[in-house]
Amino acid sequence: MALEIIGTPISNFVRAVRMVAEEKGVVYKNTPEMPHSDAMKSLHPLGQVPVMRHDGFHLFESMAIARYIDNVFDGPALVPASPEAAAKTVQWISFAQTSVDQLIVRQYCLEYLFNKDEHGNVIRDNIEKVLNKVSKMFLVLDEAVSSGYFGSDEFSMADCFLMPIIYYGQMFPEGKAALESAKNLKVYYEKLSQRPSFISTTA
Ligand SMILES: N[C@@H](CCC(=O)N[C@@H](CS)C(=O)NCC(=O)O)C(=O)O
Repeated sequence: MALEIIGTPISNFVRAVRMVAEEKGVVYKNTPEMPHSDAMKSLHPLGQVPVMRHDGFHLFESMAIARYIDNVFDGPALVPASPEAAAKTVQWISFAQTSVDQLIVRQYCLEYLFNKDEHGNVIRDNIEKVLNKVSKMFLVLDEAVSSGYFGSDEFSMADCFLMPIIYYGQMFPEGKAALESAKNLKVYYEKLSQRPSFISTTA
């Protein structure tokens, strides 16, 4: 069976693994399941997305999926060969997947999208609490992309994890302002936004 990536295309983690598949030139099917749907509950212990299926092999956790796709299919390697460079790539993926995602997507963007009063106005209390951390994180990322890519001077799997998070972060006012003032990150974001894998996975 062809590669199947299961999970709503809105998810930054689904998008990361789709970007990996597209960078490799792999033909795949994206099955757009929401987290906690009956299907996801049957495929993932916490009902999370993404989940991957390939030739009867079933996998969850976006980094595991991304590394499987990178290892199994032809196409450019998205993790460098040397142990040190590979470890650095995994380091930045893990940082994006945990610290950056938690702050920018979960504690900032999702508040804008889902924490609203009965008139549809955003309740800003939780947003205000994280704004300092959001600004600092953009500065950390600005430094991390200063060699042109995320923790590297070459495109890697780490970029597939970071770009969807920046995409969501810059959709809201403080994230947009933080990106504007982060010189390296702005150049990086504009450059990588041109990649076909990014354009074709925009939900
Ligand atoms: N560590 C997981 C995180 C996946 C994750 O948090 N996915 C979100 C969508 S972006 C989700 O399913 N959220 C629902 C939940 O956490 O219950 C991975 O990297 O795959």
